[in-house]
Amino acid sequence: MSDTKRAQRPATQVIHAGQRPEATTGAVLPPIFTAATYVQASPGEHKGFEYTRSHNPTRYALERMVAGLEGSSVSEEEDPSCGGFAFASGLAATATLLDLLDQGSRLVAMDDLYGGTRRQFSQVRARSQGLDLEYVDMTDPDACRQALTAATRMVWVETPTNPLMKVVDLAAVVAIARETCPEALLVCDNTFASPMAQNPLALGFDLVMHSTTKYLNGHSDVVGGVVVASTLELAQRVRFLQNAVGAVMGPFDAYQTLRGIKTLALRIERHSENGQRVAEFLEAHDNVEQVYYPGLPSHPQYELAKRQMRFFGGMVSFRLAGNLDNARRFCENLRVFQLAESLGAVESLCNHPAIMTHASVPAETRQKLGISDTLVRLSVGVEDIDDLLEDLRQALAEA
Ligand code: P1T
Repeated sequence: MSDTKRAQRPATQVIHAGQRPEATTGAVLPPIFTAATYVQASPGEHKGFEYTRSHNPTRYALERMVAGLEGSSVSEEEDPSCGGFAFASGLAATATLLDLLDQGSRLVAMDDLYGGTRRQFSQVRARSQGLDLEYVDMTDPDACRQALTAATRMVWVETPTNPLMKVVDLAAVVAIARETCPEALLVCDNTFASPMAQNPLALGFDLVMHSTTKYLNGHSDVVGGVVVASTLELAQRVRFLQNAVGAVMGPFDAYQTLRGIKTLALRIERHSENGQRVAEFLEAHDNVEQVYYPGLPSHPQYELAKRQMRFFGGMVSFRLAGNLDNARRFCENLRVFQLAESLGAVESLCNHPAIMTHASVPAETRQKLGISDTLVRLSVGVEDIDDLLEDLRQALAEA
């Protein structure tokens, strides 16, 4: 079995991390174990598997893979899934992480976030858990230092952010938090970057989560989420909650996601090449006012992004000249890009955040953040770049 602790290179890890031939047949891939339950020889006497919500070998194979990719320090001897935990969706993973917090805890979150994450924080857990919530622009170290008071119990970062592609200095957040709120759990939603681009645990974060629906699975055919814990102590707490709350990923989805991950290294290279070309094309276009892509020298955190990220990825947001009608016409006239929520898959997608993914963010907050009616977000896929550029050129002309 590949040792998830030994530092293989990422393109090898995406094939082998945490994997081994199946014990009885030598099959090179993990079988899809569909059983909901496992036989016991005598009450309490079993092979380590009791019930699939608690233990499933196919889910474990995926969980060990992602734990390896994110560099958890937890070994399989210590924990059967090496500190990785798979959930029914990214938001189910988020909800389980919030369950680490006691009633009334202070949670400080990045101001620009996936709309569904903000909705869960503000419209569900603020009420049901009494969270003391503050959203802060963590690209500003002074604002971050002010918000991270001693009472803070969790810090939630996305970088690059959805949809404005702000880049947060992860090492700087760790340094501030360890000084001002040493008890806080530091969580990074690494969905936009993928483990190919950055590994928050290596920079001192406690927990990393992903919507596996996006780059990890990469084919728009499974909804899921994962959490990776940096230490055994945290892994044990998340394992308890994964089972006690029960929002687990099913074995078919785990298998499919593991299959998707095998091409992650190849895909991210191509997403990044295409993303860079699309960003440069848009920046040079007369009908485009502003482009948000960490690989552009005009990005406010370009130097940081170069330091922190190995790839800039395929997510590009931009502001069209004109108004909502122009943005609508642009979206309606795309032929290769498809107008749809989600991101990170092989096919190129276009999203209008204000009306689609971020509609649940209050209009006033959207305006303050800059999620305007002319903001468009592209998930640049792995198609031929010339077809993508042609499509954008003709849709911009129609807009
Ligand atoms: O959709 P789900 O698998 O539950 O994941 C939620 C989620 C969490 N974090 C980030 C950064 C995300 O982008 C998402 C989901 N986002 C979209 C569906 C979207 O189009 O932005």
